[in-house]
Parts: sequence; C-alpha cells; structure tokens
Amino acid sequence: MTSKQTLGVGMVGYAFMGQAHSQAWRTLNAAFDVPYAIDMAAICGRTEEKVRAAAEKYGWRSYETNWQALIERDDIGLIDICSPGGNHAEVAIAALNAGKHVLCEKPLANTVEEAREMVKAAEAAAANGVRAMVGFNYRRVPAAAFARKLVQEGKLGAIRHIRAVYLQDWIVDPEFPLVWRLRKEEAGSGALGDIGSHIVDLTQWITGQKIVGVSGLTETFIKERPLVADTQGLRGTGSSERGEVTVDDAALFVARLSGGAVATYEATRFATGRKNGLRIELNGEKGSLVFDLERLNELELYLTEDDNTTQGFRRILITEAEHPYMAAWWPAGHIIGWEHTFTHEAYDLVTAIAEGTDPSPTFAEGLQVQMVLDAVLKSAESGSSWVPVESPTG
Ligand code: SOE
Repeated sequence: MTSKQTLGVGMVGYAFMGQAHSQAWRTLNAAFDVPYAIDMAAICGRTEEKVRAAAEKYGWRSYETNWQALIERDDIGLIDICSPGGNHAEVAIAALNAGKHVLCEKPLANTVEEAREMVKAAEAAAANGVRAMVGFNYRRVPAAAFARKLVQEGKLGAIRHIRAVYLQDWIVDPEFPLVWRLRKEEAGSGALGDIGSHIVDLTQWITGQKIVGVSGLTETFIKERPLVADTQGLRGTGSSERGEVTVDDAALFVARLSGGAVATYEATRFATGRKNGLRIELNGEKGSLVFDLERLNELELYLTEDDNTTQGFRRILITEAEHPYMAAWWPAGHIIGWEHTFTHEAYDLVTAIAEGTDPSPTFAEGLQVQMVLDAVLKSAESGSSWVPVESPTG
C-alpha cells in the first residue's frame, strides 16, 4: 500500500519513443523515491487496433484514439508527447492550457514560430504551478551528467574545442521507405533536428556555453524513396509508389560559443556502420574529455596536471553510487543502458513538479536549440554564410 498522491500520465504516440517512455513510467517508482505513485492511465494513437495492442504490451490501463479526449480526462495530470514534431505545438499548448504538466519529445517543435508559442503557453502555465520539459534524454546519461559536473567545477579549465558527432546509418539503403522522419511537414528537418538537436543541447548543457553563430551545409543524398507500406520503430517496408524526401540526410556545421569555444557538429544518417554513434570530445586548457554513447557507462579523461610519465587518456567507469543517478541502480561496475535515460528524465520531471520548480530543459531552452537549427538551415540555404544565433529573449 502507498500513501503517495497519484499522478496520472497520458501518452501521445506509441511507436519507438512511446515504447521507450512507457518503460520509463513503468520503472520510475521501482527505481526512485518520488512523492507520486505513477498511474499509467492512458496511451493515445489514431489507429485503434495498434494503440490497443500498445496499451496492453507496454502496461497502460486504457487507451484513447483522440488526443483531445486524453487531455480532457480528469484522471490525467501529465501529458507525455512522443508523436512526430508536426503536432507537438498543438498538443502541448492545449495540454498546458488545460492545466496538465507536459513532457515533450525533442526537438521541441518543427519551427521557431511554433516553439515560441509553446514557450508562451509554458510560461503562462508555470504561474499556476504547471510544468513543461523537453525530452533531451542524453542529459540523463550518468556519464554525460558527470562530464558536466567536471566541466562546471573547472577541471578542464576554459573549453577551447567542442567536437560533436551523431552518426547513424538506418536509411543508407535507397529502398528504405519514406517514413515520417524523412518528411518536412512531420519532422521539420532531417538528421539536423532529429539527432543534431541532441548534440547541440548536450554540448551547450555540459559546457554551459550557448551557440552564438553558425556556418553549415546540408545534403540529401537520396531524393526519392518508396512510400511506406508498413513501419515499426525505425524499421519499415516500402510500396511500389515513390515520393520526395523533403529533409536533409546529413547536416554539418561549425559554430562559435558564448564562452569562447569553437565547435564542429556533424549529424548524419549515412554513416555506414555507425548505428547510434553520439560522440563528444572537449578540449580545455587543463584537460580533455570524451563521451561516447556506445560506451555510455564510461568517460575518457586527460588532465595536464598528471605526471607526464604516466599521463594519458584514462577510462573512468561511471557506475559508483556517487555518480549522477547511479545510487538508484546496481552495485558499482554493474552497468546500465540507453533506456535508463528516460527513467532519469521522468524522475527529474516528477521531482520538479513535486518541488514546484522548473524542470530543465525548459521549453525556453528547447526554443534556443530550435533557433540554432533554424540558423543552420538558413546558412546552408545561403551557401554556408555565417548566421548569428540570437538569445531567445532577444
Ligand atoms: C532516430 O534517429 C532516433 O530514434 C532519434 O529520434 C532519437 O532521438 C535518438 O535518441 C535515437 O535515434
């Protein structure tokens, strides 16, 4: 028996991210001590047969086929948006106006204009104790959070270089179908928004510096693909008809940051052999640090203060109870995985709701990332000219 207050969660979307977030809501109470008992009240999707199956499989006690009905339910206090970017703004604004807390998958929106409207709604709702957060889950990898701590404590000194890549290869085959992530009206942009947004957010968060200007280029290698016959998660099969790819396959840019660092970013779905390769290297005046998602329980650290005869990049295993989030899990050395980042995200959001504080990344932070993406697209369209990125508050 629990004396905790119940927090009813309603989720929009049941595909890949829906599955990952469902796992988080299922495990939150078992892993962390939070003041709410999570009730996985309902999952929502347009196709009844599929959403019913998802509810059963992922542990939701009911389902809806209409997101307005989900928001109207009295037993739901938090809306978790895992649908494509095309409806983030509409759903999030309606949920916030109805007094529901919101967790919204990244990138926050498809355009800067939509993101601005979402920030307005979030700020108005915050006055009534309603919270909104963007799902940049990689902030919740313990090693990434620990990297931030080291940088903020000054262990690396001033950061000179940021080298960030996010490399995938799931659409290398030209016959891979035209799924929603390859269509501008649903996804906003391609590799840039889907995975580039992660490295923009993560590097800014770890270093505490904001991107102030960019020069970039984008490329769409395969301009037409088969229309979708069937899709599940990141897999799909095509039909005999074809349609136009309306987003980038790859985006590369250089940037300057507010604290004086210079950076290179690369986001691509054409890095053959690289499945989910997010890697960040920071070079500072007193040391360097490497985070690699495919080895997410580790960090590599180099310090100039070390004795030069034994100096080198050392591998630190981030599994001690003193490392961020790790006390909730297993004894030291017992590693965790990608899915835990979503549990940590849910933990931080629910804790902020209970404490009455703004969970980070806020919608305003999501808007700032959106402005960086927009600047990269503008630069690419203009032939890689330099495009300044303003602060979201002007
Ligand atoms: C597909 O590129 C994807 O699922 C992204 O949408 C996620 O944000 C990323 O974490 C993994 O890859």
